[in-house]
Amino acid sequence: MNLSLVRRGLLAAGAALILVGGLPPVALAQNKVPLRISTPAVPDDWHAKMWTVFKESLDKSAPGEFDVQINLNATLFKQGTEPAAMARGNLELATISAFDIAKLVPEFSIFTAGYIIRDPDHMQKVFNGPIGEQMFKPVSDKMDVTVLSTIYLGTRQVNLREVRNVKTPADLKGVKLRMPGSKEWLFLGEALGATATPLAFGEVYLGLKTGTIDGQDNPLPSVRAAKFYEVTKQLVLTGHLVDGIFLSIANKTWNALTPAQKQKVKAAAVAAAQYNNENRIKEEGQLVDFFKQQGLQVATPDVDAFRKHVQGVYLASEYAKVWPQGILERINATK
Ligand code: KDO
Repeated sequence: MNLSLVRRGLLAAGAALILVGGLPPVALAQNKVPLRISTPAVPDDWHAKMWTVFKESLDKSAPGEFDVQINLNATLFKQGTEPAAMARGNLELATISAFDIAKLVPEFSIFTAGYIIRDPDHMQKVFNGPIGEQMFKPVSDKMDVTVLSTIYLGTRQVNLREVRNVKTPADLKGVKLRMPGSKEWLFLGEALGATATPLAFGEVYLGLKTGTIDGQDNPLPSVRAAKFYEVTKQLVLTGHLVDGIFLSIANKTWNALTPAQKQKVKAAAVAAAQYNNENRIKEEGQLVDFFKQQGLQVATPDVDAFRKHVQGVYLASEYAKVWPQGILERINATK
């Protein structure tokens, strides 16, 4: 095709659009607010799919206003580096873990401690009430991000390459348990009695397959979605952390939105959370059977022994020293 003809055609189309009072398509795309998202989640996991719910919600409530770009599998930013990317203005949205927050907001480490949040319902009540309000304030001040909704990642369980008789933390002695790579995560692994080994989520499957690690901990839906059950033989239902991640937006982006846009973005974040939370809770209730069918041994340890040990380790740690006074009691009293 003759290129100059094509160009002339495009110019004519652009001029026609301007004549009818519209803007050329390129300018329209430029006017959209870019919302870049980065997550380590694998496509088949609920907290990956929820971003499509987020996008669809905004496409419906604010057509043409936002350019939502979903990047899964940590392809845009490495796991745990999202808050820094948001602060630099290179990323607008992410799900941030309590462990990421605790690095900059030390008192938030209370939510990295095992056996504090009781269940998904307790989690929502804690974060959607006065405790959430109090604890998200320094997150905004120090990290320059606003939390829009609380995502239930699931209840973390221990998942081992080889079957072991695990009843108490002492039985995990010497087990190279993979944890995400930060000292707050490694502390949790050690508190469980294991030898915590840092590794990014995307490398866990291979680590389990080749034996560079003996196990990992994650909620059951992630064990399914990331196919860790293919390369492990046992699940030990420690239920050590009712884990939440926080759907957050960079303050620079948030503050530039109109009140109407803020309301729509918030509603999309709440819809995404609801989609994830409902599906994840439902699936958690069904997966033990699935894993058994896959040939995994599913063991129930002495959870009270784990709880007592893990809580003792945290309470005696440096972390507990910066927890706001009375917060543990308030969390426990939240019903
Ligand atoms: C993980 O690396 O084990 C973890 O579960 C940590 C979470 O905070 C979160 O980053 C999650 O991975 C990813 O979203 C992948 O599911």
